[in-house]
Amino acid sequence: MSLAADVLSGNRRALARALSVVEGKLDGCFEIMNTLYPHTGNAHIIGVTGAPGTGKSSIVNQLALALRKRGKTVGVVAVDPTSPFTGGAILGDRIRMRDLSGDAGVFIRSMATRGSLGGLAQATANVVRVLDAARFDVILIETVGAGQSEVDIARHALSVLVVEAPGLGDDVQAIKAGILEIADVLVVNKSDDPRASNTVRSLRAMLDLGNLRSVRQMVDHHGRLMEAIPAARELTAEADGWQVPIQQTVATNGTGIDDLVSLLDTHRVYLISSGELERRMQILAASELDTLLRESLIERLLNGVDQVQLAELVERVVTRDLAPQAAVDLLLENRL
Ligand SMILES: Nc1nc2c(ncn2[C@@H]2O[C@H](COP(=O)(O)OP(=O)(O)OP(=O)(O)O)[C@@H](O)[C@H]2O)c(=O)[nH]1
Ligand SMILES: [Mg+2]
Repeated sequence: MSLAADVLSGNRRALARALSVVEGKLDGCFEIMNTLYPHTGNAHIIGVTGAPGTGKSSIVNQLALALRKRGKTVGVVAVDPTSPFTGGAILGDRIRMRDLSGDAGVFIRSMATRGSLGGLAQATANVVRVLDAARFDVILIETVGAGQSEVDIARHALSVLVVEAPGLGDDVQAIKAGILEIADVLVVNKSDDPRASNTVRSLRAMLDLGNLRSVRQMVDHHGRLMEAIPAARELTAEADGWQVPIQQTVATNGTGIDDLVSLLDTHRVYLISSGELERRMQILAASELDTLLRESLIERLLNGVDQVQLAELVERVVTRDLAPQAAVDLLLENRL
């Protein structure tokens, strides 16, 4: 049997191996993805993002426990922080995850952050798909909200939790990172801290100003391919019926976690009944095709070009002998 077939039959060792192949884009990656892809699309994929130290791992841990109590199987994908300043968190994450170890209904995977960040987003998407095909009911993806790459990763989730916490030097840290706008649910964790009510107030003020709701649509950019799916744009106005809720939690003792699970259920139902799920799927598919098409075209083109000639071309642009667009035209016309 193939590795993919073993994954589909629930073999955990095969799952771990398939994940390594897919994450590292090793030989066999395409075959695995092609076989598994038709079996994906069933899991509730939840992104958990926010500034460093807000309590994302603690929340993921609590969510996983709460979901297990409800009989759901849970996959966890931890995208390690890229910043060296938060590198020490990894060990801590492992320790907190220990509540879950030994439970066959939970599978935890840490992504290694290597290579380009765009590559990380794609690798994470594929790792999530393998877990989806392995029939985990819920997949939790933890990313540190630190910029566009994290936003890209979070975009592959159906529901995005943005975690805030009081007392990290700023009322609302996620504003700076530009991740608030992708929130479906805002979580104010560390609500055992008296300053939490200030954080809630700031967030509510922003919600009331209408700054957050539906901005998600604008994040969904990408040109030509998106134009080919008019339905995706038509749905936008009607699907704008979700009010981003604010949920307070204390992840260290589980306060607010049951309510958070309920909110996530409600959001999933909303996504399906409003047509927003289909819209997001269309946008994701178009945007992924767009990305992969660009990569493939560039790779195909550059494969046929000699490295030395390419270096010379770059040099001609540097020395103002050739305008950048003219250099590109030369490449495209294969006249190097
Ligand atoms: N007082 C309090 N502390 C908390 C709460 N949730 C998490 N913490 C603590 O905050 C620290 C950071 O928690 P993590 O769950 O590692 O936060 P994180 O967002 O995953 O951190 P990074 O992955 O490093 O970005 C830990 O010491 C936790 O024990 C909470 O609700 N209240
Ligand atoms: Mg963490």
